[in-house]
Amino acid sequence: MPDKVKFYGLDLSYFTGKVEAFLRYREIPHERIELSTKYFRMIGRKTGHMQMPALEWPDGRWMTDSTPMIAWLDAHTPGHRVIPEYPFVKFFSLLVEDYADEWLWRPALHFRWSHQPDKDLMSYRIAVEMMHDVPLPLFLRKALIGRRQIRRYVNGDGVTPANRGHVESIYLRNLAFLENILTRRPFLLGSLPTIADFGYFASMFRHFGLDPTPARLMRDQAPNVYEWVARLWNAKSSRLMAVEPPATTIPDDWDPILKDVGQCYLPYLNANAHAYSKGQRSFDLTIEDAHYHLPVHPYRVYCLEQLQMLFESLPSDARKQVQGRLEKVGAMNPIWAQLRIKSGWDDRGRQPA
Ligand SMILES: N[C@@H](CCC(=O)N[C@@H](CS)C(=O)NCC(=O)O)C(=O)O
Repeated sequence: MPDKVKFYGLDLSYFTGKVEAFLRYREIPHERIELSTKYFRMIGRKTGHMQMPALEWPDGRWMTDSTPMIAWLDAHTPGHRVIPEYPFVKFFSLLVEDYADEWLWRPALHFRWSHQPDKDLMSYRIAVEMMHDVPLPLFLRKALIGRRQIRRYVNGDGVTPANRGHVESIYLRNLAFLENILTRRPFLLGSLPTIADFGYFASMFRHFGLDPTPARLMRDQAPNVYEWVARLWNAKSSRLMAVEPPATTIPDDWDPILKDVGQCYLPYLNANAHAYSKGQRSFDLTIEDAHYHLPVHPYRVYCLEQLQMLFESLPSDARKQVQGRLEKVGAMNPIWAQLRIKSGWDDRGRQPA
């Protein structure tokens, strides 16, 4: 393991917070580098993706994409594993992680950029932090970033006055799901965090727990979630002991999440993959009576492909067990509604390097 890895990201970014919490949990020596626009372009050149966070190793290798990065670090550094070994538990932890990563993105970005106090605060922070190397007056940097984010992540991501209530309900129901679990245990599966905790952490820490409007809702409606955010941020694998044997099942209090995965997230992933396979750039979708016009995300075709591959890679006993639980929560058919649409995202299996 080389000495220190350079960790590029922003103190207010969704996926940066997720990976940073993991680096802290496993006490992986790293130097945190706050992004400027110059560094951001460099990441694009080095990794092929202009996204944060990114890791630069002393031997010149670069990594990006939070889930494969955490999976790689989990396997190659010492400490409690965050990807459970027991196949049944591994499947559901990764399913929930994927749901949390991708399905909470829209509400997180909507809360930040559609509510004026949140937008004012965050556009100011990005203007003085990441955009400090942009040679424009502060008021202009602020206006530019605010306009860009709304264009891309609110209007451009299908949020309208008609479906705004539904977008916000996705956050509120997840607060309720997590509050119910976290009144009983320190982390989602027990006394140690797993990849499912880190998946939820992305939105809960850097958006919902930080931005004024959703943070107030979290404090009022879900104090256990608020406490868990700080607990995970300060968790150290070397200091934590498992008080129970490794989980071999998924508690029933995960069912509301799994039902939402089956009812909302998987139908979305399928519609996205279907539109991608037809060469479309956008598609229409109605979820729980809310109508959306959405951009096609090639990365989320890869997410569905990964989930299908994970299911197929399970030993046959575990696959039957997983199938039973997916059927119980109404999520089995939705996983297979689109049969193996190739995303082409990582054909050479090189993620995360
Ligand atoms: N799948 C990637 C997504 C990374 C991502 O989208 N990061 C956001 C910030 S949290 C980003 O870089 N956005 C670029 C932009 O807004 O231009 C991961 O899990 O790391």
